[in-house]
Amino acid sequence: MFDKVLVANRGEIAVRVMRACEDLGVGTVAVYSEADKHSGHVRFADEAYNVGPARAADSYLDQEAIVEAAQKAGADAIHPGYGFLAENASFAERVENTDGITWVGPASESMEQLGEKTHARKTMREADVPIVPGTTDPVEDPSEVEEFGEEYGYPIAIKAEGGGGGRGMKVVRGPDEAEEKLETAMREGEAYFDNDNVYMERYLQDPRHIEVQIIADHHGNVRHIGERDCSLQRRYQKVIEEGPSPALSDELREEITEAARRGADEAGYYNAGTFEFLVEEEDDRDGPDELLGPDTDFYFLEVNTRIQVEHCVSEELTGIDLVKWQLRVAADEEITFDQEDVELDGHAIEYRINAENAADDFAPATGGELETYDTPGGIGVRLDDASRQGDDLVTDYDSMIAKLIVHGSDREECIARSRRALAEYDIEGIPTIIPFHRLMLEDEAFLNGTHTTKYLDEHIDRSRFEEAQEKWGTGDASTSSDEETVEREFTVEVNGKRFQVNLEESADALVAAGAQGGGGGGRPSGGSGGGGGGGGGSGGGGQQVTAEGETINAEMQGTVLEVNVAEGDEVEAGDVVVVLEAMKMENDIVAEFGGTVAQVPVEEGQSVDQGDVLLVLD
Ligand code: MV4
Repeated sequence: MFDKVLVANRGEIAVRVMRACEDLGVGTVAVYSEADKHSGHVRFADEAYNVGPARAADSYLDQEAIVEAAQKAGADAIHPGYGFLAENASFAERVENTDGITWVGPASESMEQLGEKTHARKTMREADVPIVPGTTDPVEDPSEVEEFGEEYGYPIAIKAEGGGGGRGMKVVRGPDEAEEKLETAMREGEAYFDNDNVYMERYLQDPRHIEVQIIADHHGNVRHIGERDCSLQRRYQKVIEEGPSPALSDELREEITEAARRGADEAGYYNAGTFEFLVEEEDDRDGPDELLGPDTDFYFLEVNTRIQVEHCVSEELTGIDLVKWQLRVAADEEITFDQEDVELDGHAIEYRINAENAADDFAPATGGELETYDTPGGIGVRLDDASRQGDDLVTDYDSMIAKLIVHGSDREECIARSRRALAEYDIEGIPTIIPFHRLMLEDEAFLNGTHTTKYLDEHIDRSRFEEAQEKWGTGDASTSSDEETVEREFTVEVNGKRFQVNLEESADALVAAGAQGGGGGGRPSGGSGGGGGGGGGSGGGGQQVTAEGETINAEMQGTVLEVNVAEGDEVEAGDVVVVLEAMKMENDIVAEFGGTVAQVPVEEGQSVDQGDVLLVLD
């Protein structure tokens, strides 16, 4: 095994990889850009190196700077995570050719061959993996497109040989579009991928997107780790992934996963990878009681030669630590489990927590701070993230800040648990798509598992995103307008029952109110005044509060029955400090925080008004 691994990435995936290193007793090295000086992955690593300015091209994509950092640190392997350099065959080759440093990933040669989509199609055909009907040789003349249309019908997809992941695809709806679409596809291929070769496929109208996780070692062992259903996408961006697919029968699942395994074998592939398939959905399928049978058409699409964002779904289903295995097989270790040992247990769903406002066409946040960051927990809940409360949002890269992965014994339990976990997840200061996720867990198509890749872009009623945002969105700095409103939360106890009260005031009004009050200063920012009852307010009729500190205030008008503390006493959170008779009930006033009693401005028998200070704690 390696001594020290450099992770050429940032954010949650960098932390994920470092966690696997820690589990293996391997040292960790982070790289970071100027924008990420204070980011979570830097804090997590044993050591960290600045590799350049915020712009990715000048830092996370700077191949030389990253290899240099690895050499400086004495790292003996580089793990690329996903994105950035992860699928860059020339970077992989550069690492392979650097003495003393191992590339944690597939062979650069595999990456190059599978990155060329026509080559990948040929390899899969040889392995008896179904490919979408179409060409494997480059198309150059519009007449070829028209001939294909006559034979197979329209629409036709024209794809760039170097494309993938939603880029470089044009759909031809009829012969009159052939020339124009072919030209655009070639031009874009040249511009984006330096390669103007394009090929054709029959275009499937409304398919499901199923992918198979593969892990393979250097000794010829290839295992599939089950499939994931990634049909819930928005503009080619996955938002929710799950496994097993709610649409596949066991027979069809077996066919697709075995096809992927054959394909990986044929390609001589090693390390982690994902085989993507399109699966023809039936128009009139109602839901989970009616699954896609073994005769359903499915077609190989492409191979992702990296660990993917959604790998955690497969990990939760099988208990297999994929990143750990990436490191092990890169260190030449042999896979120790058989295919038969890979069992899918229950159901897992991953929710991408993006700092975006779904109600505003999923606009990414432009800044902000994680003022509150309170994560869910409990059985079946996994959270992969890197940020902590108080961190500033870094907006120079993608908007995903975390992933919530929920596991249950079946889809139903997983969904119920997901509702609970998403409700527990409290993020303030930036917008996130948590409200969108909560909406999906009430959405009929998603609950039935009949949604396809076009559902979010073409079928769903967008106004529901706004409703969800209103219902479940939390206050966030970057999208609320510049009106100076301040929201404050108060905890109020009435007859022993707690109520959470949100007050929204204009900042001007708050300053005024604060100025009248007793000890607790008038700054409008939350949390400045007395903690317990929420201080900014009155301080009350002629009370002499002289001591400085956090105050505990009367939550309602009443009579003081008992005072349990005196000046100088130590109080702990949870202690009953005063008993107040109000509304014909005895109410225990409980300290919400600990401290030393600085002043007790009330005595037994005294009547108090709401807001009066009962206690000052230092
Ligand atoms: C297709 C297709 C339908 N027919 N190819 C989009 C991303 C790129 N990697 C391949 N993509 C597609 N290729 C044929 N012949 C539909 C898509 C597609 C899609 C694929 C996977 C996941 C989401 C998608 C959303 C729209 C279109």
